[in-house]
Amino acid sequence: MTFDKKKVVYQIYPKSFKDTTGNGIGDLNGIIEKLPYLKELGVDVLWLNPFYPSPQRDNGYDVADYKAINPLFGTMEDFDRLVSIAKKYHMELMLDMVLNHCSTDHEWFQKALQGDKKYQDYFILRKETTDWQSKFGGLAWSKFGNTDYYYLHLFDKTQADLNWRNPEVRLEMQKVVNFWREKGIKHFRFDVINLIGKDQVLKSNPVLDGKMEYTDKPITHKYLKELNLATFGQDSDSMTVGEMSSTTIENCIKYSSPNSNELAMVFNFHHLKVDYENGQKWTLTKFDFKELQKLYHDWGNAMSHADGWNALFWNNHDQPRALNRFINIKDFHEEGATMLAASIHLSRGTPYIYMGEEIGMLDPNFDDISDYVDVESHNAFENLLSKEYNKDLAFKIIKAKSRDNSRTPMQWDESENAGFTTATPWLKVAETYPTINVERCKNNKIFKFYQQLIKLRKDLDIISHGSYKSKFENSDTVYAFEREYQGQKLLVLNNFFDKETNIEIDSEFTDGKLLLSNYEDSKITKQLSLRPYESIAIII
Ligand code: TEU
Repeated sequence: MTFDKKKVVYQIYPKSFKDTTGNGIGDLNGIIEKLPYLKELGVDVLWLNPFYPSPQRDNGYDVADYKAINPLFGTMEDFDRLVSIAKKYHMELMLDMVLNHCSTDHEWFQKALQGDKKYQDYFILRKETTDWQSKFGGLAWSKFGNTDYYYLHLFDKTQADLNWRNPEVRLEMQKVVNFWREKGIKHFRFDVINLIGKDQVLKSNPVLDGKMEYTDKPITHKYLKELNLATFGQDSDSMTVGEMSSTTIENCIKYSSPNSNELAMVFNFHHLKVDYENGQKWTLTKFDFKELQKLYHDWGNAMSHADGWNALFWNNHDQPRALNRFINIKDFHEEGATMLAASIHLSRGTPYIYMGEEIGMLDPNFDDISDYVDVESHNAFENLLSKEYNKDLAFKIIKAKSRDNSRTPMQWDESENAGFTTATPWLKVAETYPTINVERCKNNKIFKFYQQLIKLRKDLDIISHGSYKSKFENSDTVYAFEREYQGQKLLVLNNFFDKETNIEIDSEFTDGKLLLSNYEDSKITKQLSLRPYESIAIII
């Protein structure tokens, strides 16, 4: 696999990007309309979250038909036009493949319910269940119609896990990927793909809600090699990314190293759990810098050493905005946003930008639980109340942690609803839109810094291809790493705090060239003083 390591991916949540029909929901034509903007930013690949027919119980991750377009988002003609216009701008699409589970509205599940044995073997049906918990709360098993059986759903009860042990299911999945390949799509993001390999005999396990019993099972690697061979592996420059839930470095090396013939790269989420108390999402606590630094170093060093490849990201549609989690935005919005960007865009791996990140978008300040749409947020709220949290505290937690934080409509301008729609948006617009919007921010520091980072990756092989080595592991404030490529070295220093900090750099870098900084007058000296959220990159 020889995907292009100079490419940068931009993630679009279609439902919230741009509405052109006036139904309050973003659509494919809205993406077409904004292609010139994305071109200006300089991104190469556009990952679109699912736009397939779906009851939208989990915003499209409950797919009812893998080979069609949900009329909410447009038509197949719109899709084809999007592909061809994007091509004119030298941009390509990355489609989201949700192959671990499908909607219970899918005809496979409906036929299974009607007693069709062939389709019953498409799902994981058992008379005796396990104690596994659904990731959205409650037991991961629900009654299968009026039978004695239960079906497995690791997510919502309307998202039934597919039985990958059945070769026919694997063939169906190949057909899905090839359907989109025939439409010219080469890049794919695979949803929770490290959960597809379930054992024949499923065992209860109270530890971590049962996760160990179905995560990263060895057979998953076999399924991925098979999928690769039958589908995207035939396109030499295909870019594939697997979303890996609660994974390990060892498995991610296997998933992503070129010799494995599995995937091009992996998403892991360990660095986005450093503000979880005891590993629990629905808690409130400050982020642990030392843990973040250690995770980045462990992953960076190991993946570099073993030729694995990471997808680098701070934000996505499942996460509150990183600015709200890691940065003192009241005083240092721009400095913090640019530091976060530099800390991953100059690192080893493929950077992903989540829509709005390039203008410094923030979480909304909603004041009622009814403002939230996400099924996970509502379940979590009920769950917290049932554990006798008072309503204010439960709401405070939802407000900090809800996935809707990043799903609010893209802020285009200061007109009503941020120029996203002329109707009532499906999810409220964040109240910051009069100041944080594309029209206003396109010439600002954050946007320009992203442009610069994207361009640097194109211009310098050390950024796209260099090795990664951890630096200053003992620092309590600075996350630093060194890249190396064909005799060149790049040192990247990032102050993760809103206070000045000092660091003494190695002599070899003191005569180096300042490649990039997020402050205007940064200077290189042996004793370096980094200002709040200052990022600097020195090349020798
Ligand atoms: O996410 C997988 C996943 O593990 C997250 O949903 C995670 O459990 C959650 O954010 C923790 O709070 C993928 C998609 O990205 C997500 O949008 C889907 O809901 C999920 O799979 C099911 O398809």
